[in-house]
Amino acid sequence: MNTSISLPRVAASILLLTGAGAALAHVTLPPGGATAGSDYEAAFRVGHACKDAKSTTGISVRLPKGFAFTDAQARKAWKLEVQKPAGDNNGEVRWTAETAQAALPASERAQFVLRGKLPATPGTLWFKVLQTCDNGSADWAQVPASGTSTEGLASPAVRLEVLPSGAAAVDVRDAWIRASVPGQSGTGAFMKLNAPAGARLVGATTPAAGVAEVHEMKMEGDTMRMRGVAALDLPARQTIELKPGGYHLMLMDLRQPLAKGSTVPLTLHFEDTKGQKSALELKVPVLAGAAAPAAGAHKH
Ligand SMILES: [Cu+2]
Repeated sequence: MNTSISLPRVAASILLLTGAGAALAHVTLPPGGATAGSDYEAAFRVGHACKDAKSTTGISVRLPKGFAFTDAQARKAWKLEVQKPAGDNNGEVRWTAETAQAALPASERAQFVLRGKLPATPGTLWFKVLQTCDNGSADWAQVPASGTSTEGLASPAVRLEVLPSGAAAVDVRDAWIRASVPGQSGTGAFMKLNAPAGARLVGATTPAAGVAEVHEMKMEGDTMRMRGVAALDLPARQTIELKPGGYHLMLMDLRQPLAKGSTVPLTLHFEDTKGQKSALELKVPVLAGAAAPAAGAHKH
């Protein structure tokens, strides 16, 4: 439990919207954001070619102000060019397919990776990306006039949320807590977690329960049992699912029954790869479900 640390609080709803917006865009960075002042590996995901095109032949990323470029990953049979910052231009990284065969087919996904240091000040960075195709091009360069939502923009620039240290750079999707009945002392919380730079889930706190722990389910002989684990590893850019029958957050010593349709505040506690602590506040819906996960086999 990390009850004694005090951390900046970031509204989870904002982070969740980041994810939703990114999913609709066509060139994206992994959702979840990144920590201010950190070394960041930007993996631009290109999911399809330009409209009416068969393949992508070039990707050109205009680096935003405040992003200090260090290097970019070469691609086989693609030319890599880096333009240094000059005046208003903060530099540009360009990958160009050397042959038609090397071009990225419309049906395939690929990542174009560059690295750099993020600004020390939290905020939103917009990477403008020109996608060139065998037929035409698409300039992912629209930035909303105000706010950070790219909703309604036809070709939004790629957004990266730079978070204050202490705010977890972790994307949380589909979180839910299983409803409990009167007299039931514990229940489970489930969700999908993705940490773009890698992290460990080291605990959780909620006003709804006296204790919240990360649990795993394991076969012991022929009995499925669950037990607390000190931390759950979230490898960089991998979605780790907490689900019934697998890893989950166990809420114990419930203060009152958790009714279907209600919402429970839940704070997740993380450590990054350097041991830096961070937290993420969620409002998690309570949903109906079968009985709490293998309650009979539960040892505390
Ligand atoms: Cu459990």
